[in-house]
Amino acid sequence: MSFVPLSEREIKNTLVLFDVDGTLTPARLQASDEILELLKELRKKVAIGFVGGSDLAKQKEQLGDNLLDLFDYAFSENGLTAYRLGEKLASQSFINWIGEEKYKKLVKFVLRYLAELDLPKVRGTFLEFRNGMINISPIGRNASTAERQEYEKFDIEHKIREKFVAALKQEFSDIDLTYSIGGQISFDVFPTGWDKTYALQHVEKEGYTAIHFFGDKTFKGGNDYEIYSDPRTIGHAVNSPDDTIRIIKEIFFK
Ligand code: M1P
Repeated sequence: MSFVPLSEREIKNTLVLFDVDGTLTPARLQASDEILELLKELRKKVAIGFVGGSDLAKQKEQLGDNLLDLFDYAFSENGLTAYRLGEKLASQSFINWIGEEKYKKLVKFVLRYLAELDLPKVRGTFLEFRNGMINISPIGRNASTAERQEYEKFDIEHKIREKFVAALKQEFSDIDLTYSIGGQISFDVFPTGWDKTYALQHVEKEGYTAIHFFGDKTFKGGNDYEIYSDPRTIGHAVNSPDDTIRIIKEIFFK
């Protein structure tokens, strides 16, 4: 796929990073043709990238199998899986950081806790092991879109994830972990500091003088909060992909 080389973009030394769910696409659904077209145009002007909590496989379902061709930077799992112009960058892994013994203890606790929950519906894949984090879902990751929505309402009312996180924090107070409720049915667990600001180290030496970040979970406790409020970025809080389109047009196409 052909694109304007980074050094020849219209607005020099500017990078625009996007969260995925709720910012470029509706939660766990596909990006619209309108936003993909806008990103193509934006890429002629500035460098663009995404920084999402999910893994690359899920982001491909949402942004297209060719997503590594669409973005200059692809940061999955908060940047723990990272690509620049389609080339994989070196990164760390959650399992190396935590070690097998502590990880086993964590998994056993999670499975016991899940077994004691009484939810209206449960599906499958309750714990997902990723490169940079684990993702825990009380209903299970293969819930359908309708089941997700039902679960999210139930969770807000009964604070299922909030209580789960509190129990984990208490049990594993000796391990410096962050628990992030970034989506509808699950929460992510990763070493403190491995939030979305982790991705910024991959572009540190590239000389960007302006790094914009667009996200929908920019409130304290949301998984966009740290990168949105980081002094290295210019944060934009959005409430939907349409809102992202509106602000991008305002800033870059006026
Ligand atoms: O990108 C936000 C979150 O998206 C998914 O969350 P959920 O399935 O709960 O809606 C997950 O991939 C999660 O890891 C991610 O942070």
